[in-house]
Amino acid sequence: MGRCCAPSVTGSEPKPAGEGAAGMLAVPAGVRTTAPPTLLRLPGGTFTMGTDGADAVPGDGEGPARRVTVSPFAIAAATVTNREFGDFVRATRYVTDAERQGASFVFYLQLPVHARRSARSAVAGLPWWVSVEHACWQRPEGPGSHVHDRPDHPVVHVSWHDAQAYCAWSGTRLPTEAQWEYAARGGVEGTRFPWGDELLANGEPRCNVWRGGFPNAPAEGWTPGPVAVRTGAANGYGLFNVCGNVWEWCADWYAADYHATTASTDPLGTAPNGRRAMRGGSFLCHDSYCNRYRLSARSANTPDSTASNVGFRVAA
Ligand SMILES: [Cu+2]
Repeated sequence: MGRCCAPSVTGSEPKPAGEGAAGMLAVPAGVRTTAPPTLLRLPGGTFTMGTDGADAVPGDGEGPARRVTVSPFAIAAATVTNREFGDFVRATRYVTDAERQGASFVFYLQLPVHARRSARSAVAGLPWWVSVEHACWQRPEGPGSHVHDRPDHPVVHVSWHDAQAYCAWSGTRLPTEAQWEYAARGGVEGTRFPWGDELLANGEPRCNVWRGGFPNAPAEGWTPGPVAVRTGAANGYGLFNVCGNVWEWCADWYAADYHATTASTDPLGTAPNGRRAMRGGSFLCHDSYCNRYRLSARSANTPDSTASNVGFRVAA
């Protein structure tokens, strides 16, 4: 699988489910100071998940498309924001993986010009990803940056473990891939996007994906980076930004044979193989390089990896 959108921490050991994950939470029992996020209640049902379309990314396991049934569940309208994650950190003093690791991956054009030269390119073959010391959720572009000016943007630089910790604190959990795709489709089946098959409307993408030439020539007037989580129109179920903006961690272990091996009712990838599933694509996705901003597209990363284009949405 191409790693264009998902740089990995190198040398990290996969952690088995249940140990490195929920078991490691440094969240004092009973500490929760804010109400859980407002969730959309969805009835569940049977839908066509995945695609056999020509634009599926070979090797990702987007198909074979199949009928999948999901039980009723609830899911957030938007990804977790900096403000929401800040409430969690203030209540629990939780320290994220990126803070412990001392660095995180930032797309180079998100950095101020003077910082680009000193940042080291850290991913072989993907020179646009740089490892920035002390970049983390509170300092998305490293020292000197902060989230005070973007409380409603998606929290980024959060690992799968960090997402799990937030979920445990807020009484939620990550959606499964099946729940994610069911919710993201918003009642529409067989299309690339929740609004249909066409990315563009009046020549502009209908979601926050790369505009211009990837990776060095963004379109005039578009800044590479996330936008506020409720930007644009909601889908048929009331979810915002399911395509583009930031990747969203899911509960599953990722496997390319997911559609061939998991149950048809409430499927879940359970084989601990080192990488957790992510859905939705990010602001870095572009047809010329990676079209994983489609509803059926899949990606994955090691559960301690963090980057400036990965966040999460909660479910219950
Ligand atoms: Cu992509």
